[in-house]
Amino acid sequence: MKNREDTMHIRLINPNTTASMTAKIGVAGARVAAAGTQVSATNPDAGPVSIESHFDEAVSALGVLDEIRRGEREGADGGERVDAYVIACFGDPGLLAARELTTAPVIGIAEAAFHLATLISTRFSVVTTLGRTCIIAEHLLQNYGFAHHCRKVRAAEIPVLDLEDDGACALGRIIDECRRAKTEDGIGAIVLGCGGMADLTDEIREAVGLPIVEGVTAAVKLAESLVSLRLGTSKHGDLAFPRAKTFTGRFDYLGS
Ligand code: 2AL
Repeated sequence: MKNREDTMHIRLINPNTTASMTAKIGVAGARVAAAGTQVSATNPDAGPVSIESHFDEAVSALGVLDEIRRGEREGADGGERVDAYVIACFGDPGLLAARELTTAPVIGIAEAAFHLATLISTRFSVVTTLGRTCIIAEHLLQNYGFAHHCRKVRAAEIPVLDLEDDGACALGRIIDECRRAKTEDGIGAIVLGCGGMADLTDEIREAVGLPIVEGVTAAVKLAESLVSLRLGTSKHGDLAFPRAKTFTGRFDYLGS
């Protein structure tokens, strides 16, 4: 058996179908990974090109589950086994369902960033993309029990795909919003609220002068910790593999 302390494989799943964002997420994850950690990045074949509504998120969750199933199949077919998965969209779409499909750890970038932010500050704010997505982060903060650590969820009013467009001035608008958070919110740290911001962390930190917690990189380091501690998703209780059953119609491929 492979010695997991020396070598491991973390699969980053970008839940949207924009390949340039997937590549960027892969580079950001690989940059912080330990020597001996292999990082691969994938996205579903089908689904929204960006996730910025409840509808986008619901559709993208199915793609995430397909990607987990694909990762598990690769390992079972003699390919490179996946030791941990990261769901690299700030709504953590499909997180609990994904955990049911594997014994490997599955970490969402929002939950990873919230956890790390509480370790380095007593209060943080989130800076995300469009205002309409703030409620998604607020629901996660409540569900995960982090609401009282977060002062405010702010939006830079940037459509997600503007993060892929050098001409869209996204970085400047995110920095402006982070500076407002620093002066107005009474916080010690900022959490970046989109996987597409993974390459901007250093510039934002320099410009704002606060610790900036970015979810993709936070999740990679948490995944490494869990794998090296041999902690995988519990199969006792609700995260056990789903009961075998028939799925009808276009979901028949999910049945057994
Ligand atoms: C995201 C994200 O992380 N990726 C995506 O497509 N949408 N979340 C967000 N709040 O914009």
